[in-house]
Amino acid sequence: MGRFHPHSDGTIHDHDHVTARDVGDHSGYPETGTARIEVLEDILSENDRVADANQKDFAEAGVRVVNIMSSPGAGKTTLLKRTLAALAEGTRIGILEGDIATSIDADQLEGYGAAVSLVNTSAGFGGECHLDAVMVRSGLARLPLPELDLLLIENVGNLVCPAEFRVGEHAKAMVYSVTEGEEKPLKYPVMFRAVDVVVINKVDLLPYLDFDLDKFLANLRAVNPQATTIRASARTGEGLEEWCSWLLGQAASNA
Ligand SMILES: Nc1nc2c(ncn2[C@@H]2O[C@H](COP(=O)(O)OP(=O)(O)OP(=O)(O)O)[C@@H](O)[C@H]2O)c(=O)[nH]1
Ligand SMILES: [Mg+2]
Repeated sequence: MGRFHPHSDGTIHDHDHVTARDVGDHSGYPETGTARIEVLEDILSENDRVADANQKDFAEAGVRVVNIMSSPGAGKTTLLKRTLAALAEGTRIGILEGDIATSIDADQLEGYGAAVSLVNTSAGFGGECHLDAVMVRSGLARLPLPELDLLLIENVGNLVCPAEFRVGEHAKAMVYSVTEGEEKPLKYPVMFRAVDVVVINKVDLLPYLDFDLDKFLANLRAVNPQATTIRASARTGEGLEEWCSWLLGQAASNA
């Protein structure tokens, strides 16, 4: 039996789910609920307006854009370094690097022949835990968009917020580390539902972990049956070819 709880409209009911048991008591929101929703809607519609402007600029420049998201440390930058080493000679790639602070990741991505633009959210954007369309737009000013085939955005490491903000991208990718466990698609469904591809990274560590890949895939399928999955190790290079082909497919869909 789930827990009974009251809602702001006065109804009281219970939920009795195994995987999604609602244990929240929402009764503290009756006064502020509507205002909260309106503020959120305003923020998101302003974001969408700028995301549309970004997308228009991408279309005019003929560049395809992939927004890469993950928890902190899942391996985005390591994968991007390998990606640039493999592709930057034949494909004109730009990087928009998003971090709360520091140029640590942006610095690592220099020297591969790709244009790199750093956006620190602590520099004028309140230290946000994600990139939104306005932040991306500020970083675009430092990139030669018409000279690019592919723009790869490394979003701020966070498993929730980045998925909530469109930035004008054509596809969303996720790097998932096998050290994060099998259950995360169920616990953080917004991100897993939003993405077109999941790179299952750090598979070189599988012999040392209890990670059950089949269970993870079943959990992922439960929230996103369509996502492409790529088994990879940014350390050994496993899966790199498949990932690069997926990216080149994105760039080609521009033609
Ligand atoms: N064993 C192993 N380690 C990896 C792999 N990929 C990345 N790492 C390590 O994981 C750590 C974090 O990798 P990053 O590439 O910095 O991860 P990130 O997602 O860019 O991190 P943030 O930008 O901070 O969110 C580093 O120590 C990497 O060397 C992998 O495939 N296998
Ligand atoms: Mg990084």
